[in-house]
This record gives sequence, structure tokens and C-alpha cells, in this order.
Amino acid sequence: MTRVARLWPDLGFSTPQIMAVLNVTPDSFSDGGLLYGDHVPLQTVIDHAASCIDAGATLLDIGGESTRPGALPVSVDTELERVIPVIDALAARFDVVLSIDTSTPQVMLEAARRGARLINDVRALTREGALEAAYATGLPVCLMHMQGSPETMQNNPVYQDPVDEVLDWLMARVEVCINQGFDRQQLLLDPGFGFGKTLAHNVALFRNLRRFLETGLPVMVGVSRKSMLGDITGRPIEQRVTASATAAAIAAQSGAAIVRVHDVAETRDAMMVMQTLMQGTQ
Ligand code: 7PJ
Repeated sequence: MTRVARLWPDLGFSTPQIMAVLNVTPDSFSDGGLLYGDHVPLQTVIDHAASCIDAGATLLDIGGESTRPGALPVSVDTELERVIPVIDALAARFDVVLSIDTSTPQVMLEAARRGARLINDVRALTREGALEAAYATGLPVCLMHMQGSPETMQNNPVYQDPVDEVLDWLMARVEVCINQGFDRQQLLLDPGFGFGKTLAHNVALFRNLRRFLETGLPVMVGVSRKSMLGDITGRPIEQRVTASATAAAIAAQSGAAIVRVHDVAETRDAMMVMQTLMQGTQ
């Protein structure tokens, strides 16, 4: 409980927060593994983190297991080798919230020990031992929805009603967490854009963010550079910055507590303009 208190007063959520993505995988879909520690010195990661913080990020999301469509799981040791040096380096230098993007119990425990203050799990604590490990850390957890697994999730995802189904599934996970002993205030929800969803499913979820907000839990949105934005604009990944900033600003304006992005400066500008010009218009 004390660690929950450490997180939320820092951030408040009175205004939407920007979470910068720091991938330390060799096969991240969006940046081609730009920050992979095996090829790139730790200093490069530190410099990138510093520039994200300068640009307005208040959370950094550190992930060592790629979840791109088609990606295969990595070993626990590989994941630890990728993320722990980065967490150590960033925790020693920066006072922002470090988030560990993992589904692996051992990584949750070790990252928490090294100073991570949020667990971001695209599998919503379904991996064996993850629920117990996350609970043991005392940290807040973002529960994300995914249909299927990264290997196969984009092979013809099907829903009767994506909004009802994603929300029901997430609320069932909330229930499991609460039965485990979690405080409701430790939990965040994320519809999981692009994780086993067609463009139509993603659009339906985005247009109905309100339904997720009605749970009273903070909502995280990650659409940065994703293929749904490629589907809308016809642009390849490296040309999706404007689309990403626009979508993040709309998510923030719609009530998202955290937007998870690659392009922090552009997102901040879009959010500020949207916030200023639309204040009181809804
Ligand atoms: C998300 C994520 C997301 C949360 C990734 C990518 C793919 N975590 N991790 N939400 N996406 N909570 O960076 O595009 O949407 S990995």
C-alpha cells in the first residue's frame, strides 16, 4: 500500500501523463530494436531517456520481451539481462516513474527490487506465477487486454462486440487481482490496441473509451506508430508520428490517464494544443 501512495501523488492524473516507450529488444516493431543493449551502449539508452524526460515524459516503460505480431517469447535470463541494467541506470539518474513492461514473474520481482514503480503487463498477470509475483511487489499494475498471443493474435481476430468483450475480460482480471489481495487503486486498464484486433475493433474501442473510464479505474492507451494508424493514413511506421501524436491527444482529451508513446515532444505539443483549445467544449 505504501508503494501505491508513492506513485499516484507524484502523478496525480489531474492531467494526462506521457509514458515513453524504451524498448530494449532486438526486434521491437516500431524502432527496429534501436535501443537494444547488446548492440547499443547503455549510455545511448540513458541519453534517450533523458531526452524523453526533457520533452515531457513522466513515466518510462522498459520492456525486454517483444510483443510485436509474430514475436516469440524469450527466456527469463535474456529478459533480465536486457532490462535490469537499464532499470539500474535510470533509477540512479532520474526521478520519473519507471515502468516494467513484462509478463514474467521473476522480472517483475527483480525490477521492483531495483526501483521500478509500475508493472505494465500485456498479458494482465495471466502467465503462471505473475499474479502472485506482482502482488508481492506491492506495485500498481496496468492490466492490458490481448486476444490470443503475439505469435498468432493478428490471424483473424473475432469478437461479437469488441467493447463489451474487452471490458468484461478486463473486469474479470480486476476481480482476480482483488481476490488475490490487490487494492482496487493499484489497478489500471488498457484495451490493448492492436493486440488481436482489426482496424474496426480498434476504432470501436477507441470511440468507446468512455466505457472503460466508467469503471473508475485509470485508463492507459497505447496506439503509437501502430498498424491501425498505418491502416488509416496509408503510411509506413517511420511516417506515423503525426498520426500517433493526434491519436494520443484525442485519447488524452477523452480521459485517458496515461498515453504510451514513442514520440514524446510531438505528443506533448498535440496534447497541449488540444487541451487548451478544447477546454470546456465537451
Ligand atoms: C502496449 C503495451 C499497449 C500497454 C505494447 C508497441 C507494442 N503496453 N506494450 N499498452 N503496446 N499497456 O509498443 O506498439 O498498447 S508493445
